[in-house]
Amino acid sequence: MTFLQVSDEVQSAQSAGKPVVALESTIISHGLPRPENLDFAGECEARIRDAGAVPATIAVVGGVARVGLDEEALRVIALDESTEKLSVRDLAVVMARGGHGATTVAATSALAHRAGIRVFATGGLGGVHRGAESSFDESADLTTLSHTPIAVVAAGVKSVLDIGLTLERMETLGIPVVGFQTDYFPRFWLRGSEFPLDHRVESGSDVAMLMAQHDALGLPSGILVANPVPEASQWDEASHDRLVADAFAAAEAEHIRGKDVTPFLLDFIQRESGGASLRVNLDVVRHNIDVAVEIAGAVAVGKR
Ligand code: PSU
Ligand code: MN
Repeated sequence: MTFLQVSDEVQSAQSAGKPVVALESTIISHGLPRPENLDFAGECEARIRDAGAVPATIAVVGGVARVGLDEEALRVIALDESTEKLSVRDLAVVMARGGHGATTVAATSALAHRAGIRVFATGGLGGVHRGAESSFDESADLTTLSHTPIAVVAAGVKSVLDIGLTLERMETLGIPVVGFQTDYFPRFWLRGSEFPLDHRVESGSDVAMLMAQHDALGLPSGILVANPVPEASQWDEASHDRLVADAFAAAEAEHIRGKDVTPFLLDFIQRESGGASLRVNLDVVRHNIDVAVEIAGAVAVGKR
C-alpha cells in the first residue's frame, strides 16, 4: 500500500534536475469559490509548465497523500464538498479513514519536503490571529516552517491576522523572512505595511544562495520569501481598510468564534468587495508562482 504517491511527472523532473514548484490545495478547496476554483487550479499548473518548471499540487485523495495531481484528483479537491482542510496534525487521521483533504501551507510543506521539493508558491501564509494573547490562535504554518526546509513564496499574511505578532513569532521560531524586491512586509491585498523587514533580496538566485547557506549550516527551518502583489494589481487601500473593519464588526455582532472567525471574515470581505478582493487574490498567487519558478530554476542550476 502506498501512502505517499509522487506523480511520474514530478518524479522524472526531480531525477532530471528540472525545477519543481509545490502548490497547496486549501486555497483551491476553501479559499476560492466553486467552480472557478477548478479552472484556477489548472491555470496555476499551466503557468508553471509554461515557464519551464513542473507543478506539484499536493493533497490527500482517497486516503493517499499525493504530490502532483492528475485532472481527476484536482477535480475532487476543487469540487467535492467532503474535502476537508488539513493541517499537519490532520493528515494521518484523514488518510487512515481514506478521506479527501486539501493541505494548508503547513501540511503542504511537510509533504513537499518528504518528496524532496524545495520551493513552494502560495497566496498568504497563516499566522498569529488578532486576540491570540488570550485565544492562543496561531497557525501551525509557523511552527511547521520552523523545522521544514522549504522556501515558501507568499504575499505576507492577510491583514485580518496580527501582522506584528506573526513577525515576532517567526523571529522566535528562527524562520528567515526576506522581502522580494521590497523593504516592507506585504499585507496580501496591499503591497506595503507599517512593518519594515530586516532583509531584502532581488532575485531567485539570491534566494537559492541563501538557501544553500542555510543548508550548509544545518539549520532546520524554512524560509519565507515575502513577495508583494504588483503595484497595478493591489487593492484600493481605503476600501481594504473599510471592509476589514466592517468584517470584524459583523463577526462580533454575529458572535462568530474560534476557527469559524477566519472563514467568516474572508467570506464577508470577498462578498462585500464585489469581486475586487478576489481579483487581487488571484493576482497574488500568479505573481508568487512566477517568483517561485525563478527560485526553483536557480536552485536547480545550483545542484548541477
Ligand atoms: N491565507 C489566505 N488564504 C488561505 C489560507 C491562508 O489568505 O486560504 C489558508 C492556507 O492554506 C493556510 C491556512 O496555510 O489557510 C492557514 O489556516 P490555519 O490558520 O487554520 O492554520
Ligand atoms: Mn487556528
